[in-house]
Amino acid sequence: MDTTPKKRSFLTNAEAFQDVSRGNPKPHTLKGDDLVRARLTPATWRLEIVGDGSAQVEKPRRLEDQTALDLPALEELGRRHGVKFLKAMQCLNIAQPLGQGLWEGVPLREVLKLAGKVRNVRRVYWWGFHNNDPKQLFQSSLGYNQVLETPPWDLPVFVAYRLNGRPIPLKRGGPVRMVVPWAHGFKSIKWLHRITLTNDYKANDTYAEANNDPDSYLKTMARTDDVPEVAKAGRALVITGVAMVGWSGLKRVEYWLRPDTGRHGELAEDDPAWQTASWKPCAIDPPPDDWGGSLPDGVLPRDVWGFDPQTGRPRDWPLRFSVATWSVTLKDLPPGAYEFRARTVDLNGYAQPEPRPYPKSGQNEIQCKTFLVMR
Ligand SMILES: Nc1nc2c(c(=O)[nH]1)N[C@H]1C(S)=C(S)[C@@H](COP(=O)(O)O)O[C@H]1N2
Ligand SMILES: [Mo]
Repeated sequence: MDTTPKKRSFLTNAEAFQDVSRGNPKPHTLKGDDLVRARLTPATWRLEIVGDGSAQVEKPRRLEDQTALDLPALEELGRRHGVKFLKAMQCLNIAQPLGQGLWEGVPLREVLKLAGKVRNVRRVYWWGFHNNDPKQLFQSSLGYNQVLETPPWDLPVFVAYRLNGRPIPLKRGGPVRMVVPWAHGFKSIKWLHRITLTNDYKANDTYAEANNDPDSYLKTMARTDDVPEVAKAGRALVITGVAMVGWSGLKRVEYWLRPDTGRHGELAEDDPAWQTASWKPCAIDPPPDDWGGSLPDGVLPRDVWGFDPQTGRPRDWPLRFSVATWSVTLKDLPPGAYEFRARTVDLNGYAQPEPRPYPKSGQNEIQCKTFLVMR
């Protein structure tokens, strides 16, 4: 039996992301005229940019007077301001990242300029198509400052229209979706229809309703792939996984292997065994040698955000808000039962699940995998 796992592709096929969508019917199941009425075809898509009365907008972009933004106008903006960037989508309530894409979009701040002068703005709200049923609204928001200002080393918020070198498919929220690079998926609203400027200073996020923290940043954390239940003594066992590179970056991935204690891998948060655990380094895969083969056809590495234009290689590795892959090769394990755990250490030196173990701001518990080594 070959215990060397299959290599994962760097980008996830746009149709193969794990889907997290509400709505009845789910917007991506609409067809034909229903899709046209929902303004979810490239020709019918429109984006409204309005004030809610508490904030004033000089040139609102509205459906009723045909000033709403259409796709050619967004793509035209893209020719001047478009950015291609790598980012993994991750749900606050699902530990496994949903998929990694090469996205392309216009910074939201450039899109907002189309609405002219604004006054009394403290927050930006947005929502996607919701079957015209207020009960199905899925909305999100950010502070106005978070939309306009970005540290130069960071990605801004995007109104995105391409994924993996093609138009964003309906299933992934196309024709146009918001992408908030540093946040969990619930801010990256699919089937984007409306942006509202408001003087309200509070988050209105749908996701806040179920006790989730709407201001949470992506957490750095490791996930371990399935491990074979039985490994053969004398043969190397390769264990692999992914690590989400969150807001605080990723310094290393490490593992702890110990004899199985017979408790099905359960270990209480305050168990003293954590204090004496011996963590050893895992190997983080280096950037692909062949970016040409890892990026979509026609996309040059130097055109991707965070890549050095001279060398065509990423300036930092692993890239923040992306998924890093890691592995460890275990050799010469004596026969027996084992518990395997992997965790990340971020650029501040905090080991997972620190600095923020609270699960309703993003899942980052340490997994345990058990296996047997047999002669
Ligand atoms: N309009 C809309 N946008 C949405 C959602 C939704 O239900 N409706 N779900 C959000 C959540 S909770 C997540 S985690 C991501 C998932 O993105 P994906 O389905 O492309 O993987 O989409 C977000 N955007
Ligand atoms: Mo989510």
